[in-house]
This record gives sequence, C-alpha cells and structure tokens, in this order.
Amino acid sequence: MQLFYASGSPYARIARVVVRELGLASRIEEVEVTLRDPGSSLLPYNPGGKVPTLQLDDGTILNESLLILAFLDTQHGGRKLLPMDGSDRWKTLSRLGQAIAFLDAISVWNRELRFGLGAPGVLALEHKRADRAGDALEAAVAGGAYSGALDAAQIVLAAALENTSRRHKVWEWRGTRPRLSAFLDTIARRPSFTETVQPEINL
Ligand SMILES: N[C@@H](CCC(=O)N[C@@H](CS)C(=O)NCC(=O)O)C(=O)O
Repeated sequence: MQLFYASGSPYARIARVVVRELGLASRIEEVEVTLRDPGSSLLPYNPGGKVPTLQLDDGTILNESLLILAFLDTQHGGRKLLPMDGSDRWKTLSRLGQAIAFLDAISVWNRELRFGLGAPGVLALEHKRADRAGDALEAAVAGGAYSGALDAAQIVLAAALENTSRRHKVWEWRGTRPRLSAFLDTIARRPSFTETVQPEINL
C-alpha cells in the first residue's frame, strides 16, 4: 500500500501515527507529495489533491483521515483504536467527533490567515470558536476523557493540539489549559509522534 502525505499536514499525520501505532509500517510505503500544485504526483491518484490519500494493494483509493484510520484499524489483530461495537459505550466515537471538529476549526482559521481570506470579524469569530472548543476540551480532559489505552480520539486530539502549537502560534492555548497541555506533552513523546513531527511555521 502507498500512503501519500505532506509533512505539514495534521490530517496526514494522523494516518502516519496510526500506521506506526498499529505496527503496519512494513506494509505501507509513505510517499511525500506537494499540495496546491498542478504538477503534484498525487493528482493521478486523487484529483482532489488532498492528503492523506491511501492506495490499497488492489488499487482502491481511500481519502479522508478518519476513513483511512478506520480501514487501517481492520488490518491488525490487536486492540482496536476505534471500537465500532458499542463496547466502550460509543465514547471513542463521541470524543473523536469533538477532536476532529476542533482540528477542522483550527484549520479553517489557519487557512483564512495564511491566504488573507478573513475579514477581521470573521477572524474574531474563529478565535472565539477556538477558545470555546479549547475550554470544552480542557474540561473533558480534567473530567477523565481522552485517557486510558491509546485510541483514535486521543491520536486526533494530540495531532490537533500539536498542529496548533507548531503551525498556528497565533493562538496561545496552553496558558489557561494545563490539563490539555499535560495531555499533549505525554502523547507527543511516543515514537509515532516524534517520528512524524511537523515542520514549524510562524503564523
Ligand atoms: N477532511 C480531510 C482534510 C484533509 C486536508 O484538508 N488536507 C490538506 C492538508 S492539511 C490538503 O491536502 N490540502 C491541499 C489542498 O487544499 O489543495 C481529512 O480528514 O483527510
């Protein structure tokens, strides 16, 4: 299988972390591609030009980080990152939704800033959205969520937070959110994260 990625993408990083956590690295070749580039080698596989994109051995193309995660979770015999049988009372799906929505919100805000798309009122709205989401995540972590054996929700939340720290510095989230901060510091030490760390940008 081939996993197309870009080193700065938090979504592609989720897939790369999952590959490592599930012990699938020997079965998947990672291929770095350019984005927003009409000459990108990704386009014949995914005309939408987005990463992550996974090509299965039979040529089937999967995109969307969470769909790739769900597929990879079927490719091993160990404990599931994403239980789909209700055995965890659907907590992982619930938290996964919260975490990916947070990453999406930061990504929209980041794109508005990077490409000069946001009017001041729009940017202020994104800032407030991030504050609310960050406070809700701080409360969730303080209440015991996102704990226990590593699962899909923890991976996505950690990828979202580290993306914010390294590529969306305009939002200083750590100061008032010590539990969330400690959560990231613990997960970021795992080899799956240190091997896939994103380049920083000063935005
Ligand atoms: N919902 C998608 C988002 C993927 C996404 O937006 N990837 C960005 C990189 S962070 C991308 O490939 N952008 C290229 C473009 O916009 O042309 C997922 O979860 O995989």
